[in-house]
Amino acid sequence: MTAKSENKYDPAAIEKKWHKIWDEQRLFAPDHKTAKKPFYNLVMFPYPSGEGLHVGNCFAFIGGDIYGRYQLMNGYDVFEPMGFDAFGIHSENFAIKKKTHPMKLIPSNIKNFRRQLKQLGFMFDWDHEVQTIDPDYYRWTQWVFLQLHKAGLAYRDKAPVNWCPECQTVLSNEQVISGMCERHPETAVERRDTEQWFFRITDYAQRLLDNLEWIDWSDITKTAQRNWIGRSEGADIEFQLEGCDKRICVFTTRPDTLFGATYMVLAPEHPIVDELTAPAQREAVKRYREEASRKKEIDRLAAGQEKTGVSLGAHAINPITNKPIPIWISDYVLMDYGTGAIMAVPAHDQRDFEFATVFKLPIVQVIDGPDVKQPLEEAYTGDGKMINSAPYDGMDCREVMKKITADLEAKGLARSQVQYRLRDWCISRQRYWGPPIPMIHCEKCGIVPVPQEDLPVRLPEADNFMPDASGRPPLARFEEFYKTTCPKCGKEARRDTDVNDTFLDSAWYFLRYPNTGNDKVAWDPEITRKWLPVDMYIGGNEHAVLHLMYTRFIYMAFKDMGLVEGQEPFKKFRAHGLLIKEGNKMSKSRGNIVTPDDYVERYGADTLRMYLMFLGPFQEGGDFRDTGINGVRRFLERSYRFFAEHCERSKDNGVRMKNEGELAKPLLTKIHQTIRKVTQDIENLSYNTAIAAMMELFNELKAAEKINRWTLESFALMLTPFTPHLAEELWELLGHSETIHRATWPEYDQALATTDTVDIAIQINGKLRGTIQVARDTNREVVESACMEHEKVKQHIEGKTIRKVIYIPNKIVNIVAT
Ligand code: ANZ
Ligand code: ZN
Ligand code: ZN
Repeated sequence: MTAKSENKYDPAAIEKKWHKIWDEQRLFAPDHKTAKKPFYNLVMFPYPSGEGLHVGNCFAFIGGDIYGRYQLMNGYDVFEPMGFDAFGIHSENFAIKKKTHPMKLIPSNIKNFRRQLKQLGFMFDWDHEVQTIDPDYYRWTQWVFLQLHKAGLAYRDKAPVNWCPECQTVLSNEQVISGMCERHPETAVERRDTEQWFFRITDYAQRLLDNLEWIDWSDITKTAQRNWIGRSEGADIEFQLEGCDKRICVFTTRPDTLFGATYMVLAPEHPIVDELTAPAQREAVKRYREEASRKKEIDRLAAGQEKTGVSLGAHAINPITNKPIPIWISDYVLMDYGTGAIMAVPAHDQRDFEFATVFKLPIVQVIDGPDVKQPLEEAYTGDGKMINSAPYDGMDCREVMKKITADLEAKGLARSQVQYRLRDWCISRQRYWGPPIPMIHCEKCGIVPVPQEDLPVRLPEADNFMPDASGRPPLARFEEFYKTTCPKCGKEARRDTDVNDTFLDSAWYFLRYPNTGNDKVAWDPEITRKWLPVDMYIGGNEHAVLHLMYTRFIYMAFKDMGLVEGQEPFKKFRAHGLLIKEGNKMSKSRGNIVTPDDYVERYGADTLRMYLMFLGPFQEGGDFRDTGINGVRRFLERSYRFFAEHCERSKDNGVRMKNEGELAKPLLTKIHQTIRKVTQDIENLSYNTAIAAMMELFNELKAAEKINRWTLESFALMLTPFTPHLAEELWELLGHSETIHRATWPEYDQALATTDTVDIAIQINGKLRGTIQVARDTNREVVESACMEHEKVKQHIEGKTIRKVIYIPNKIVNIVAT
């Protein structure tokens, strides 16, 4: 080969070459049993959509891969697995659209994804790939269901659930975003009363909340979880009914406002409504309840809605004033929160204020604040002193909250209460493409779990798998599937015909990765102890209250069953930002989804990898524009050429540096500074600034008169996580025969990374008047006298007396002169 052709950067050839070597050397396949320093580096696995991998996926995976490679070079045995979340409505809908059976279509999507991923050179351990649609995987998903059932955490209930008319299935609360279906933002969910399987995630509400105090997660994710769990502290207060010995319990966060409770409101669905309705009101109440049942939750809760309601013609006794107050029903009170009944305090709750205004109900102010207008124009929701509440008048309302609760508690009329917004996880789906729920319904024995040795309950290869509006699941059409015998009594019985929510498939996949291939157990305790919890998890924040909440719950449940160790599944979680395209969200409907293939072909994987990371801060996202990618490609080309030109291979096959010699002091400083910056930036996932620092360093290398081997080696090492193929090639040019991935991350010297000169700001009476450059740690007298010599300073102190000189070493001199 001639020197000329060697100097040309040819990513296609380079990348192919290194993929082969990495594979042969099994470089990224740690031994799960013997690894000494395990590091579990995880990125959220994708669902293999028909469009293929897009750059948004790549963005997330590259960010994870850089982190993993960095840990590898720091001596860890890094396990970075990849898999496919291939069950679920999304995949099924795609198959319906393509008029192809998902069992045929989805595996070919996976194949395409795997090919695309391999092109990009990720350090995924492909020996441990997981596919949720593989019977060897979903038999364990079904096993997970059985474990939860055994622990009393899975139950069947007939409750109003969310039904998406587009998806034609029920959804969990987490899949409903402000009343709309998560995958159909234009479709409001409906309420349906059907029997479904639920997981008791609410049993874990407090633990899910408490651990957020200490887990090392992105703040936005923690906040989203806190809000979703929605803890409210308050009291349950009992109201005696007038004319009978029954009571109604309300939940309130403001027991201090009890003197202002002038009426009561029940949810229209409240079970006591019929009993309380006066004959004259029956017709109106019946009509109102029917209307309410047709309304969507979103409309019921929307702010600014004209308040509606009907009086029942009955009364309850306010337990503190002992006065009767009227009982109403209204749809702004929901049945599935608190007790489904409220004490209405129109002076201090805005919804109650609006309602009382419409129906001319009394408004009694009981808390006075600094600038409350009289008469009230809206509810006063702030704190203040008690009024109209003897014997509590004049006291601070915060104090009274506790006091009223305690006083009523002594009479058996109240107790402190904590409420959560979180609801149990609805797990069944009336769709086809998922693992069948492993339960059998027997007329005699009731619900009987499928014995573990009979797993998996296979999904039948049925042609007519379309969902329908009836709510009857597709599997209910196949007698060969559902007809079975009861494991308990042996009589004819019926299988459950629902499949589980896809989020159950992904709620435990990270436990399977290190254990793939094990057909005896879902996971081996020893391997699991070694590799879990996951050290670093990177993924999208859109999963904050879906996947990330479910996995935490499932893991805690496993922990309580003695199946895993540790409190939490993911030691560290970081949410990546979103990639947009020329200012717009990438979406199918816009037709602006970018796939990596063309870019890999045109520029090479390394250029795409680095470009994506250079677009913006990893945790904030960036805008994909074709124009920017050329700059990165040129940087890589020039780096390659520089190495090819500077590393001269001699006859004896040794490598000699051109211009080798002692580095100039500023360059030496620059290199140490760059290593420090790139190291810290990678640890903080601040990849864009790390890249900028390397580009800056490269410019100085090019301008340098003398360079040495260590300098070039450090540069190549720093490039490795970002552009691993190119880095290998540079390493080879430097004469190494071992892969660069086995080399150690470069170290910087803190002292050498510090510059010798500092800029000192000179202020006069607090105003900046100039700067001077001096050697670091120059003593005070020298700095001061240098300042006094400064032209601007001379001008400004002319004719004044210097009162004081304040000196902050290496930073500021402030002269006070009058
Ligand atoms: C009296 C009161 C006075 C209230 C006041 C608030 C302010 P969070 O914070 O969301 O937990 N509430 C209770 N159950 C309800 C239900 N099922 N549907 C609709 N509203 C309900 O809200 C708790 C407050 O929301 C409770 O405190 C109750 O109104 C209302 F100055 O009671 B409050
Ligand atoms: Zn939907
Ligand atoms: Zn039976």
